[in-house]
Amino acid sequence: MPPALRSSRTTLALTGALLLLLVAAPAAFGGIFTFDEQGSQNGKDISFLYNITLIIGLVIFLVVEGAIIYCLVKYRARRGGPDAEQIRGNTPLEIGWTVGAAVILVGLTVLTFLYLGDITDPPASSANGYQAAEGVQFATRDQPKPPGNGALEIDVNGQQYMWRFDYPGSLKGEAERLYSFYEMVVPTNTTVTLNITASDVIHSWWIPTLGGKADATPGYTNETWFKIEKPGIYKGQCAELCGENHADMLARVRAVPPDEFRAWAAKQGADIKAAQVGLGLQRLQGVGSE
Ligand SMILES: [Cu+2]
Repeated sequence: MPPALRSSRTTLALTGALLLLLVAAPAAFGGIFTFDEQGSQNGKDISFLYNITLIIGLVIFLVVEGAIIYCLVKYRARRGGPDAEQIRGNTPLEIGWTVGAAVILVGLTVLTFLYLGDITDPPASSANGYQAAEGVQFATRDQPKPPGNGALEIDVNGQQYMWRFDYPGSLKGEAERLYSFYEMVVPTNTTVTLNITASDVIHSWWIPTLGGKADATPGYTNETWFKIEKPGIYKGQCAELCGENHADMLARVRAVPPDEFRAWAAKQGADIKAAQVGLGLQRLQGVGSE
């Protein structure tokens, strides 16, 4: 092949690869610089704090880099030009940017503390949410109990390589025993508190549009919460390298209206019961035939 043709083919291939990358990029990046749209108030608060810090950082970056580039160009050495002036320090400027940085830091700290309570403390469920059974026991350590009844408590257990969700005793008679794998079904407008742990190695619970990450550590329970208004599917992924199939450890939260949740819980509970009864019968038959 003549070299000219070969190089034009290479150019074509590279251009094609670049275009493909550009097409695929948005899906991989989500919100490139900011968070994806958040589905729970704690996520919205975290996203707000992040954006404020991002904007301040961006302004400072542009001012500093702009000043550097401006000075590099304007005061560059010219042949036959004057010798550069030798300057050692500038006290007012140095005090200025030290105090300025401290003011920004204190401002960000105060703002963060103002929002911290709303991020860590679960709110009450809305009146149109699912009303869970009263007298639910919360294994609280740092996280206060949500005000009023009606919050739904779910135990999240990470294991290589899936998530198990148990709904311990907070259901109102829909099911005796309820659990699911991979997909957590929750009612909308309802505060859902999560007790997160793991049974083998360290995992990390993370649904990016439902607030921050929470480590899932064997022998320790981490708590977080969310409250979803919009029905829909919120996808996530284990965020702690936990073994060779870590990438397959997906999770999703499906938020449905409370009525639909009740129906799901009843069906899932009945399926679990039927499976247990079936298993019991199999065992009995096994014993009989021995
Ligand atoms: Cu994992």
